[in-house]
Amino acid sequence: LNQKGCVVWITGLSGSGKSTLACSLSRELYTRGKLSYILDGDNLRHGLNKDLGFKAEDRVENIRRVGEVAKLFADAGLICIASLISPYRKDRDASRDPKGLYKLARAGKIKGFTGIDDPYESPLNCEIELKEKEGECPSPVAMAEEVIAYLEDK
Ligand code: GGZ
Repeated sequence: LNQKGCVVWITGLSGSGKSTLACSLSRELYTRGKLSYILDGDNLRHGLNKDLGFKAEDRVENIRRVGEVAKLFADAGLICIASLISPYRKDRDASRDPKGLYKLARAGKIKGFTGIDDPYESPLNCEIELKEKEGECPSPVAMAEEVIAYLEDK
């Protein structure tokens, strides 16, 4: 496989087009030779999450489970597209916290964690900005190439 696994997490209200976007994203990726897999909240509620309803604690568990499954897919090298309402910011953030550091910081177990209780000031005039492209985080090699190209240009 010529790709790096990752998770694209789509959040939004019911009927806002999350599943539609997930499908078109998956199709576009396929035409580019990239393998993806969609984890759709509504579908998963018929199987993996059929024991869960819509109480706050059930939604938290729903997001937690899908976050864990998404990690497994990404680990297996797929582009995992998770499409769930995922209404709570805290749960969404937990799904993007590979080392569990943000969770510890929010629980007050790490003090002065950048982005939680300590500031992160992005530069106002930086020379190179390495951004996500088409929803995918560039690989370290691709980012290194971008920096090298910039240096060569200068
Ligand atoms: C929100 C509900 C509810 C309630 C049923 N609240 O548009 P749909 O129908 O096809 O997709 C919605 C789906 C939401 O499931 P998620 O797993 O994405 O939700 S969450 O992330 O909040 O756990 C909707 C349907 O389930 N549905 N009752 N009360 N959506």
